[in-house]
Amino acid sequence: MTTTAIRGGLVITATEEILADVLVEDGRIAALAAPDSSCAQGWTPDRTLDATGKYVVPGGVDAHTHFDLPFGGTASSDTFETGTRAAAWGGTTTVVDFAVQSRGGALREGLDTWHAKAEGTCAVDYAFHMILSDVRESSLKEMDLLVGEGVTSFKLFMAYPGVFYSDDGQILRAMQRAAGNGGLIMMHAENGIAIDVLVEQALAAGRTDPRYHGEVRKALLEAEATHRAIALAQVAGSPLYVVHVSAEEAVAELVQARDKGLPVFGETCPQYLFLSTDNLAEPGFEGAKYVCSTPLRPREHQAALWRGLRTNDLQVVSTDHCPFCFSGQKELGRGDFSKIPNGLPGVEHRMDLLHQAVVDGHITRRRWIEIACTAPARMFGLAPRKGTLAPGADADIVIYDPHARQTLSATTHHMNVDYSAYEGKEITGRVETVLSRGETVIDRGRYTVRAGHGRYVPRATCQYLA
Ligand code: DUC
Ligand code: ZN
Ligand code: ZN
Repeated sequence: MTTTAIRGGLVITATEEILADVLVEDGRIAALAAPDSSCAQGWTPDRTLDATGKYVVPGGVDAHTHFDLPFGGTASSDTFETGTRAAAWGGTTTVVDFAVQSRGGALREGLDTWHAKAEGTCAVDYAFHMILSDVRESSLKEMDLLVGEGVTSFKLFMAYPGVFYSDDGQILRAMQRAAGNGGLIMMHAENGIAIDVLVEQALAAGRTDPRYHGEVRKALLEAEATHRAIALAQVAGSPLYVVHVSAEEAVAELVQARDKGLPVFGETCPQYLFLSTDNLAEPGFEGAKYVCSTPLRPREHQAALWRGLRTNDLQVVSTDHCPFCFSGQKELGRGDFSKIPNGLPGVEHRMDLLHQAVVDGHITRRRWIEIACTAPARMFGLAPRKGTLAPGADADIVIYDPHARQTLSATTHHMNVDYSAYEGKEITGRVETVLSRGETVIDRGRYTVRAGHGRYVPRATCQYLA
């Protein structure tokens, strides 16, 4: 395999910013050295990439994607091939997607299905969480087996009755099992039983537009479910990771739990940081583009999310990438917002949007790398291979131009979806070059790797709990 030197860039990790050269050998980072130092001069690479004036950062780790997910009477529009390619364009070099247990089915069956979807098609490395939609004795036993083979986190839903929903007893049992086997419980925290009542009442009153999706899925019902999930985890003695936190009141529940020293973690997503109920209320049926759950909140909630990211009460920003085309998919919900497939595209834009947050002064450069690369890698047992730049780590490296300007648009993005949730948004910063295990995936505007380069990565257990 070729050896590569990346010279002259500002290397940014979660803990350091240093002008350094990086040597890549056999798909791994072999050394970092001060530019022009005797050490760096002794290197004899096959090729040199000039990163002068650029950032050199770890490839992003997106710990929450849904490729090819059957949901809402259709399926999310990115396959593993198109979705991981789009991830690579945006500087993300590892994704953790959610395999799904079907009701009445085994975890093994769901996991095998997801392996078959992904194998031989991915541009970048991938791993799996498991969605538990049917917690019964046999599924609990299977959790142990999955942890043993590198699927070390399990998502449960307090929402979507009849689909993914688990009741409190099932949740408690799964948490007890995770407490014993080292698994991390990921929670979709919304009170779905109460939400379904409000949905029925809204539709009966003729409130059918997309914006009512946001109104019935109340912030208080996210906060209540978050509180209940924390209490159940405390009773079970298990850690808890709350996915896609969107409401200020839910952040407050996490803060309270963490102040008590509980092993409770939180994730938010770019859509909650940059979009709001104003988008859901866009005229005509345009708001359908922004229907996801948890829903977008009024703009005022964003300050609490940014604060949570700064204070480490929220540790991770993932995308919950779950794209549905406007034409033919989102349109299933014309005249009934409850039939709009839930989900937003975003896997391509997370690194850029969070860099924009650096430019806007919400977070520091190091925190950008921490919440987008290092913390998700550690949270989901991918460190030290993924999420940082250090000798021995996989050479998943992004050369990032912090001064380039770009405008996000469906006409230029690479996700397989016919609209952009960020159409027309101007961003400062852009991915220039992406290496995945030392191989060039994106080379200054060209996609250069074959589908199938990406490998499955079995994971260790959560590295925040050791
Ligand atoms: N929320 C979404 O918006 N889409 C997929 C599943 C989920 O929980
Ligand atoms: Zn969810
Ligand atoms: Zn999700």
